Amino acid sequence: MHEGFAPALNDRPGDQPDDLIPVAGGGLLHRRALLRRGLVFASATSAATLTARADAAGSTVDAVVENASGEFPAWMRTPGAPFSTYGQPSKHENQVVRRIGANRLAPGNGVSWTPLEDLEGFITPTGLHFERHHNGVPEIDPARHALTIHGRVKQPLTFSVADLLRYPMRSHLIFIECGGNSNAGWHTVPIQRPVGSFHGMVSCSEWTGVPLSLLLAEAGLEPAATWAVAEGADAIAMNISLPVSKLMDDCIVALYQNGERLRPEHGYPMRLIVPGWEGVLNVKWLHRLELTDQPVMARNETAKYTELQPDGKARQFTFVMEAKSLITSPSHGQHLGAAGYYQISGLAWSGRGRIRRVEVSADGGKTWADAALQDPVLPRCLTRFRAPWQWSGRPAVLKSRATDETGYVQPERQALITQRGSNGYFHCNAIVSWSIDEDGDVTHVYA
Ligand SMILES: Nc1nc2c(c(=O)[nH]1)N[C@H]1C(S)=C(S)[C@@H](COP(=O)(O)O)O[C@H]1N2
Ligand SMILES: [Mo]
Repeated sequence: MHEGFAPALNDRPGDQPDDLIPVAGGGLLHRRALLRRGLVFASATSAATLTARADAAGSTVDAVVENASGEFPAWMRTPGAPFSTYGQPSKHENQVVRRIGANRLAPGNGVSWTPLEDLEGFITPTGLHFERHHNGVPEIDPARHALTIHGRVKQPLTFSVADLLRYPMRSHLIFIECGGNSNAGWHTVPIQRPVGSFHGMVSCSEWTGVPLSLLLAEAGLEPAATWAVAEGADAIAMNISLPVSKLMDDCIVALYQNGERLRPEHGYPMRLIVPGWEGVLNVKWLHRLELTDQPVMARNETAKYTELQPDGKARQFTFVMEAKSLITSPSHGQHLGAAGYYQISGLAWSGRGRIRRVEVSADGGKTWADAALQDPVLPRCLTRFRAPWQWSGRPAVLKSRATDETGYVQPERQALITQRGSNGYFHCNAIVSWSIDEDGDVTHVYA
């Protein structure tokens, strides 16, 4: 029998099926083991508490679960609550909330983080999508809001919300990640917080709206129109430049998020969606797009999102969010119980396209095994990965490493620092390591 296998796996010693033989150090199993039956984690149920009951018409049979004393639970003895006009999570899940990190003097400036540690799959519920506002959420009357396209165009045009709702639309299931996400990864001491509270400025939604290529074609681009400045209708009139080639390629003016009209905090009534690029480009409350022949050198492309390199030069216009992955379970603050079988689960994404592969390590990066990727694996979208793991009960270091379809491999933290120096603040996509001690407690480590 292989060392560390828990009795929970119903296999006889000496008769280990292939998928339960570790494929990498620290007890990582083949991802096929995720499909196995026979992991007995439920408590035993005696046949007497499971009774079959014929309904009054005698045509169907319901299985009814009684408790040990033979009584039905309270919620099976009285009619349930009536309908609701807009659904809310169970009150038993009310600890699953965004964590707010705002400026005390200017509470509208800051972020709220997605609690990645509490979520599964790859869609972020709209109410838990991270927020980044520079000056609060404006209260916009949609009847008085419009998008104006002007500057280096043949015909300046203004589109009301009603106008845009008549155009052909397109949907993208994509992530938005703030360029400053994970910036604690640049700290010299590993930060100890839940994974969502320092990596949770990434979220994933279905965004639906009007392709920019359509609107720009109507306005008619002048040959010199190679850049545009996008501006929001918030109290900071946030603006930023981006190349027209990207706008023409895959950007949309989004009106809907996850099937419903945008929520105020995500840009109601319209926002720019710039798939795979820094979050800051996804200008919310979009009201102006000015075509130019060069970037305007706004605050967000000079004072911010610019980083001094080891050679003394600054990186600028680093738009694409490079491939990244994180294990969300187990992760900081969680606790493993007994030694035995666990499922490692996490998220991977790349601003350059699809995730091709995610590997996980349970021995601090000495050996790696392929994780299973949840279908569908979409370009510029979060991808859920999972890997089966047999924890021996001894200390272990878990890591994940993403490779995208361009062949780019997520770097170790030390390699990123060697390349970028120690002035980093933005674009930290280094491999994340979680240490599990013999008590099953999980902490963040640089390993
Ligand atoms: N008008 C406006 N657009 C904005 C911002 C803002 O403060 N004002 N913040 C930007 C930043 S830095 C990010 S990361 C994303 C966050 O989008 P979200 O709040 O929908 O998650 O919006 C961008 N668009
Ligand atoms: Mo951001």
